Amino acid sequence: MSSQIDHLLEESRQFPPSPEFAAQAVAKPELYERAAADREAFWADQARELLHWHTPFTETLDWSTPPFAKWFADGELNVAYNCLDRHVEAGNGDRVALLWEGEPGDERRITYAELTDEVKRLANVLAGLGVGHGDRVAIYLPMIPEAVASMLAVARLGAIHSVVFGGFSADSLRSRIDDAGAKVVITADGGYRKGKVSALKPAVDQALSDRGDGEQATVEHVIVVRRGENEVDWVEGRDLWYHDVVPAAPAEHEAQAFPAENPLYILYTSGTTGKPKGILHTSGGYLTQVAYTHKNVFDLHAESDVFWCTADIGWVTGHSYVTYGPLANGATQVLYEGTPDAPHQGRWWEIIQKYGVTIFYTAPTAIRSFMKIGRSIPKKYDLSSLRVLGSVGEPINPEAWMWYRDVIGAGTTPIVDTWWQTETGAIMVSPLPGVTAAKPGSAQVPLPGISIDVVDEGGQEVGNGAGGLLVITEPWPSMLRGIWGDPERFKETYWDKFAAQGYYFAGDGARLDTDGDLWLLGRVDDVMNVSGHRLSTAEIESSLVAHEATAEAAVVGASDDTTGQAVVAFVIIKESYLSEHSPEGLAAQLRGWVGEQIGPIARPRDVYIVGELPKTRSGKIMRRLLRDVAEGREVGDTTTLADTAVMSVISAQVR
Ligand code: 6R9
Repeated sequence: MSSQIDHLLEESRQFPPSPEFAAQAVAKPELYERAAADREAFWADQARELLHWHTPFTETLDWSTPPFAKWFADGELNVAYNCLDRHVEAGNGDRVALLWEGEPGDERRITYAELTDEVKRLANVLAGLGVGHGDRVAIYLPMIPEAVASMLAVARLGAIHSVVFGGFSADSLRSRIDDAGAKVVITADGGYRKGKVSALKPAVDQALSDRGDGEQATVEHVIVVRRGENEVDWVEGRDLWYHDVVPAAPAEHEAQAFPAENPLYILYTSGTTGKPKGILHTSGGYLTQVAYTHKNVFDLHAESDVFWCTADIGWVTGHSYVTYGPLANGATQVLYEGTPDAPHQGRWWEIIQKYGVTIFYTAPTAIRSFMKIGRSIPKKYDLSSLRVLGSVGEPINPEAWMWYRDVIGAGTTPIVDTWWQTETGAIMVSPLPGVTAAKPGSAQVPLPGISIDVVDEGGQEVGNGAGGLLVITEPWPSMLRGIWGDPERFKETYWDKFAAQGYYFAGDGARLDTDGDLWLLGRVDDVMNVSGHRLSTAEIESSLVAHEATAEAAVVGASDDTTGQAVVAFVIIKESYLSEHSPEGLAAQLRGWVGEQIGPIARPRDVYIVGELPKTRSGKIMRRLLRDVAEGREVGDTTTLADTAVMSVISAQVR
């Protein structure tokens, strides 16, 4: 059996950029040429152009001890200074940095000067609590301006933050606090979610108290932002109100320069097995690549654009494209606290209309859930300010891509489908708006400066028209520098598989079409093997979503006596179809549809019509749990699900 992934679905639609867009675009085709001529010099230029260096670097890349890279190693900078003070010093202190909207509709506009002031005071508070260079601070906050300020205050001190999703349990929080050995936790009493206050402080209290005998938490202080106005327990001497200490702290704080390789943050990402991995990112290379990608991929014109990335700061997308990229580039951005459907289903479109959002970056899962409700809701709002749309987190099915462009983007906006990972730190594969002719469903091409390939199990290029494993063949500035406290696991997970070639193994299946454009096929762990054919989850899901009745779909391989594995599909039907068709009829139709669209081999053995799919907080479908259901097992660990109740609902619907 070959290790290649069989290719099934064809896509021929193409959307070249309009001449008007191309004429004003930040990215020009020459970018590819410059990067190809001398990759390292290209990155050195980006680092110098986009950032302020307290001490200029003289060496670009040190790759003498792979897989441990050093970028710009003898240079020094301060990450927070780059995101704040320098914009104020350049005369842009009055520019709005954050257009914040709370879920209940309260709002705050915060300029660069104000945010700089807040971060300086908070840095003084943290320093007063003993936080210094290299110390770890855990951040467990809702999407409020203090979340962004906290990350920057920690960075300003040369300390390391570890942001934990506000929706994670006390247990998950505890394991992350303990693994990093955090000294301080910054949290809130609570935050708004789906119309009510969801408490945060109790989880922190529990995470810090609930431990075995003699074991001491490393945390000395907890800083609490008042947001939910809910009652909280208080530990005298340990807990401090943010609003007591921050305004009272000195307003002056000089940003000290730190080496480019100074650690900036740890962000935990769940592995398929075992405990979460603390992905470590450092300063100079990371900030270079997030600033470069934010500017070129989103066509950022900082003076006039209003950027909105809907990601939570607990996800890497919130780190790179809420906090660091936009602020390094001096952009104005929207920050929204709540869910897309509270208090009503048009909430996001209302925000776009209200603030005149020009660049919008979200996940396919959100787009598909809007497709499920129908276009009548977005049609009620004026979305004409939008000029670039982005997608991240999962493959975007061609039909969802078309819907996004037609309904949200007035049939004209470029869409950038951006492939990257917590580990890569910043966008790696994406079209460039104004340059690339877009193809619905394809992430298309590595960015200038990035080297990507698709190879077979032996590390050989598969070439155009074939599928295999996605690898990164050259080091890149924002690459992870390791797994916190576990260099062996770092090597094993990402580098051992293609040690002979020195490639980074991303864990994703991918295919190059005959034009050389890249199609992401889903996680390699999710690839199905049906009668010796390796089938990707992404292609069969895209076929299901292309049927007019389907809003969302997830497929898994379940063991099967005859075929080894069989395709099992879980499908969410659009509201308008549900009332008029029986589930049995729809299931039969969809089986036939996939058989026709891509071939009998891909036809699902079972199609289950369900109301929800299990997703992580960043919207990724957890197929492992669906496989448990499809194979009749007890459902495994559900702690990282956004909604832990969803699996019992699905199990009941399947039975
Ligand atoms: C940024 C982020 C990484 C995994 C990645 C891949 C999937 C992300 C994608 C995509 C297809 C895209 N992924 N973007 N798949 N097309 N545009 O999502 O980081 O949470 O670490 O997830 O997400 O499978 O390997 P992270």
